[in-house]
Amino acid sequence: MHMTFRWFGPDDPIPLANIRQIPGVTGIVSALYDVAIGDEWPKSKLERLGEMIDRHGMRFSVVESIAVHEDIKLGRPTRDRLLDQYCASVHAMGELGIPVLCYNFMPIFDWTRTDLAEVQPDGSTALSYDDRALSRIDLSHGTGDLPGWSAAYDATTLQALLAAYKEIDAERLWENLAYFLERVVPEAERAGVRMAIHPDDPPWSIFGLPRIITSGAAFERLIDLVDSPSNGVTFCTGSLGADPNNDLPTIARTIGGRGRLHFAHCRNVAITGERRFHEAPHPSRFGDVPMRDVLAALVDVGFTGPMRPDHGRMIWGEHGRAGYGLHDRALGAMYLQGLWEGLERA
Ligand code: DNO
Repeated sequence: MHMTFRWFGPDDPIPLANIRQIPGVTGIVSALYDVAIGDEWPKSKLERLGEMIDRHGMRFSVVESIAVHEDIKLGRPTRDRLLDQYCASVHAMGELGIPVLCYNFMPIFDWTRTDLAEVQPDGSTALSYDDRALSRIDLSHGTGDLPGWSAAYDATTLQALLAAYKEIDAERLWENLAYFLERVVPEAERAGVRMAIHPDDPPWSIFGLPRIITSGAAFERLIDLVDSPSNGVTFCTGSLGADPNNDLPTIARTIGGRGRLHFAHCRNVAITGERRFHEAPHPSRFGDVPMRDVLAALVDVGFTGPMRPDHGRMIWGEHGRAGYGLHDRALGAMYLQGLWEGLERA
């Protein structure tokens, strides 16, 4: 395992110089944020980002993410051109020696919460989700009422997309995912890039949209679609862990044992009801993710890939990007490394 940290590029309020001072963090997880979804990533821009990271004594370990255009997920005829562009971006990564690509296949919405700053008893704030609150959100005038997505879609665009997805059930989405993987994975393999799909967060359908990467069985189905070491997963404990049916250590052992666990996102969630949870401090006892057992499974399968502390709470008066402040993620990085060291020595 090597410890990494997500950095949102030069506009991130957290400077690389601060990340470098978190003991043991050797790698950066980042992306280009100014390229339109679907366009090819200019290699020169990616190279400049990598140089900034190098100058701070760390390496560019993971691209998270190259977003997948909705036309690919919908299986529209334009997908072939978009897939060529996707593959070109993957090749640019490979040429620059960035070995892992985290991506997702969630229709329209990436990770979704109903509160970005739920006050906790200790005065910190955390991201939370309640399915009942989600069902009250009205999308008819766009994404304005959805926390974290307020500016994402105007009413017309969103309604058109939601209508298009009426034709796409879970099986069709799997077919479109297979089409994507059949084209991209061989190119990734040639480029020396390991693809790591991120599970759906939360791991169930929202707004009537299909969501398919929700369990260990889904991970196995994905891996079986295209048999290549470049076709793997991001093991996100918080996403999968919101569903109590997911046995995280078993999933880590199964997928890790097959050599397809390419990236680990570690965070804790406290389940507070049916499809209801809030994010919690990283250590096992603060939530429902058995972090000790998860890391023990990763140690056992000999995981050598990148790991990052995932979302943190906002603590010590920090203001910043929801889930991505410096302090609580830095605490997470230290806890995870301490746990790892103890388990490895044992
Ligand atoms: C949230 C992240 C996700 C992730 C994408 C990967 O904090 O884990 O947004 O980056 O789903 O494509």
